[in-house]
Amino acid sequence: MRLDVISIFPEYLAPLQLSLIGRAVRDGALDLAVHDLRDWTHDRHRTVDDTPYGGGAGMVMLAEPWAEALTEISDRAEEDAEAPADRPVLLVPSPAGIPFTQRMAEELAGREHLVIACGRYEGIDQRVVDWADERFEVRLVSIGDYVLNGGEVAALVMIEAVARLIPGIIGNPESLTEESHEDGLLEYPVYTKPAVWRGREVPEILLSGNHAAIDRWRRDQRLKRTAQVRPDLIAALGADALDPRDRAV
Ligand code: 6GU
Repeated sequence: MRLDVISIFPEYLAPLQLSLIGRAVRDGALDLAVHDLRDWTHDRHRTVDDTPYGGGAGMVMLAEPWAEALTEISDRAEEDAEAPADRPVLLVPSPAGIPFTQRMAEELAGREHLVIACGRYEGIDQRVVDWADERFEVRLVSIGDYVLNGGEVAALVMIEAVARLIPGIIGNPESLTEESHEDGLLEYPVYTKPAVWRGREVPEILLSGNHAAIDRWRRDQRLKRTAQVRPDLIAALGADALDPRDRAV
């Protein structure tokens, strides 16, 4: 996968050099580039923002540096492509976007080229987002119902969620299967040694060696936990998501 991130604070993306993603970049499994938006300004002050038309607080990011950055990045990808490729996905982190979900992460993990435009201040001039439609599949995405100062942290969240789904990037693909949000239920609680810690015992069934009973217990725990903390997820389950034994929980 090719991944371009554009920001006025490229240092904010430094954590991408760590851990699984850092290794994937060094191994060549992930072709990552972090760009400084100010490289596409032409004035002495490297200006990227101005006051909003219509008045109001804060500043709005200028269209032109974004358009030049996005044009250069998409031209470069087109030159490098051996065959005609799909339009790259342009993700614009925004609290006004559609919710970022595990389903979206799965879909993005199958794409050839993602570009993330991290805005700051009150946002980016809307005309860039409209204009970019010609070259990109544009999506405004929000990582939750709260406000961040800019798109960089949201970009880190989305990159981590997507990258770990790319085959060959996560260490153990099996650890992807029984996770929270894979099938609409939260994950079961986990335990490791010692069997008794500060007087607290591991649930006996986990020491039984009875794998069918352990699977049933784990599923019950997932159902109970989800019903307790996220009843909205239970309500959203498909008609065939629960079996008759689940309904007894
Ligand atoms: Cl994706 N960006 C910003 N700036 N704030 C947010 C967000 C994204 N998601 C929630 N709050």
